[in-house]
Amino acid sequence: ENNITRPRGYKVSFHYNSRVEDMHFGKTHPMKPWRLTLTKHLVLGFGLHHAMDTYQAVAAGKDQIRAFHDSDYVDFLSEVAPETFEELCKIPRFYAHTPPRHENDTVELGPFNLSTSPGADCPVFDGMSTYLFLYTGATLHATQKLLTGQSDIAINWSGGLHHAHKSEASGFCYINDIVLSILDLLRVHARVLYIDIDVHHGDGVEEAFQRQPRVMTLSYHRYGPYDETGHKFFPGTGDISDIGLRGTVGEHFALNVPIPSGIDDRQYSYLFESITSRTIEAFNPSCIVLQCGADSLGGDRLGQFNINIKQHGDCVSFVKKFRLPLLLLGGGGYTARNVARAWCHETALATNNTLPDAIPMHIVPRPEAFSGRVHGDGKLYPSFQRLHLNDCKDGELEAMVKQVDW
Ligand code: TV7
Ligand code: CA
Ligand code: ZN
Repeated sequence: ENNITRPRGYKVSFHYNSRVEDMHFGKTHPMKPWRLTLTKHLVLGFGLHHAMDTYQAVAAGKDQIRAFHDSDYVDFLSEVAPETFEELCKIPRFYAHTPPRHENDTVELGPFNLSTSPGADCPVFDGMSTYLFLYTGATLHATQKLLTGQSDIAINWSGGLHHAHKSEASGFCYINDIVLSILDLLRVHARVLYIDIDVHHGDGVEEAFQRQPRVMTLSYHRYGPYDETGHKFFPGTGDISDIGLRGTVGEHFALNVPIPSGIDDRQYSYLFESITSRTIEAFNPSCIVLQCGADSLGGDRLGQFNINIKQHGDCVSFVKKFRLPLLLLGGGGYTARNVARAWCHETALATNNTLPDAIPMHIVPRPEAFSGRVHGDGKLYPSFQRLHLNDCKDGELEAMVKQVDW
């Protein structure tokens, strides 16, 4: 099978449960389970599972999630479903967490920033609890493998949900699996470095550790002044002056790299390599968590960067070269076929394999073949035949974004 081999001298583990694909945020919501299905099929189709220990994830327990999240919030998440939402909202200890209404709100928000309105960032949907506890379980098990030394690199592409707060969902994120993982890592490791290449600012992780000098957070993200519509790019934080909570021991242990739209491979590579290497040198971490959000790729439905899969993967290779225990997590990524290409390529990089550019036709998944339900737009992408590590042309972002079909 494509000469896939296990890496020499170190071990990689892959943590996943296909049931996360049963989630549906809503018809027009950008977060699609289909990207995880495609990723799984590329990884299996290329035979990369032969290069790693693969584990079927088990749901995290409520107590594990309480290590960071508010107890009432955890109870709400474990009990909520579209049918139970309204009743749960009336319970005083949950109702107390309902944000005040603003006049120009387009969606009605319930407790913990959750909502059943169709336009909500964090909707309540069928199978939501199962999805949340599974992606968290996968991240926590991956973390255990690193802690016991049974893995040197552990991967969970369904995790990396960096916006969730202690008692509030935000930006498609409900449970902050990254914070929970880092809290576990801190039991053994003196210093943990968190790096975030998702196009959005990793605000939830930064906030959780803003007073913690043993965790350094470093986020690369789109950031800038108000756009034509009078909005800031979500979540609107992560200015260069944002360096951790001033006046506490956490000051200087957060770093932010705000970037304008259209950044290309050469520019990104320069920023990423110089800043990341200098940070590792100065902070001297004993392990690294890398959130690999794929919405920083050119042509992403929500992103505004212009980097290729090749460059996105080079960030993973660069971090891997430091030979520290490494947790690789997913995150954003809204042009499904490119997300799958990137994360499959990065699985290959983690295991020291090089994939052929051509995707063998027999492994291109057919949407109608899964669980009797049509995922994605139901079309077979003619362009989904090659890995195309370099198809996003430099310096052409303004023209390409949301137009080019790779
Ligand atoms: C990690 N952008 C998460 C990134 C989270 C981004 C946002 C949407 C969006 C939501 C939808 C939808 C959308 C086409 C895009 C200020 C608002 C504006 C809701 C419409 N289509 C990650 C979150 C960001 C929901 N939110 O980092 C349902 O875009 O900008 C905002 C906030 C208020 C809420 N409205 C958007 O990648 C995983 N949301 C269609 C249907
Ligand atoms: Ca980021
Ligand atoms: Zn994102």
